[in-house]
Amino acid sequence: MTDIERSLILVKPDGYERGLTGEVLRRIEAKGYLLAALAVLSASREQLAAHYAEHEGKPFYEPLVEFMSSGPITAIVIEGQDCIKGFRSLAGATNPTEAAPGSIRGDLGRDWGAKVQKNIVHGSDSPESAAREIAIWFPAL
Ligand code: IDP
Ligand code: MG
Repeated sequence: MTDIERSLILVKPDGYERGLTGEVLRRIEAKGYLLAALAVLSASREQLAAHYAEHEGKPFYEPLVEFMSSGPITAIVIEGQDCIKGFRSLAGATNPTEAAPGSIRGDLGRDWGAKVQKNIVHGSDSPESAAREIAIWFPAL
């Protein structure tokens, strides 16, 4: 049996504004993952700089930080065997135009012609990223 894993999910400001937070939570729970922590918050510049450090210097970095600061987000820690990979699969490809139907981004997202792809959710991409990101959004966990 593999160890229970945790992943850090964010419902981005486009998801919040469009009223899709519940739909994302529904898909996480329907898949069978557990909710370990949940908070609606306004991201600080410091949190976003830490969270997206790997993208600093890329053309979409400033638009990304601006977008993530544009409204409330919901930070979620989910739990379950292989949930990091499992949630990435639920989320779909980064570009919502290319994301497969059936995925969150494929079913609910589209290209809005902005400098940054507004694609509803973030999900950690490795156990190392998950540990790092959970510490940013839930320092008490
Ligand atoms: P991911 O969210 O699928 O892991 P990353 O490559 O980590 O994708 O990029 C972080 C976020 O930055 C994406 O979710 C998306 O919002 C945005 N982004 C990534 N690549 C591009 C791009 O080429 N153009 C516009 N926005 C992008
Ligand atoms: Mg990423």
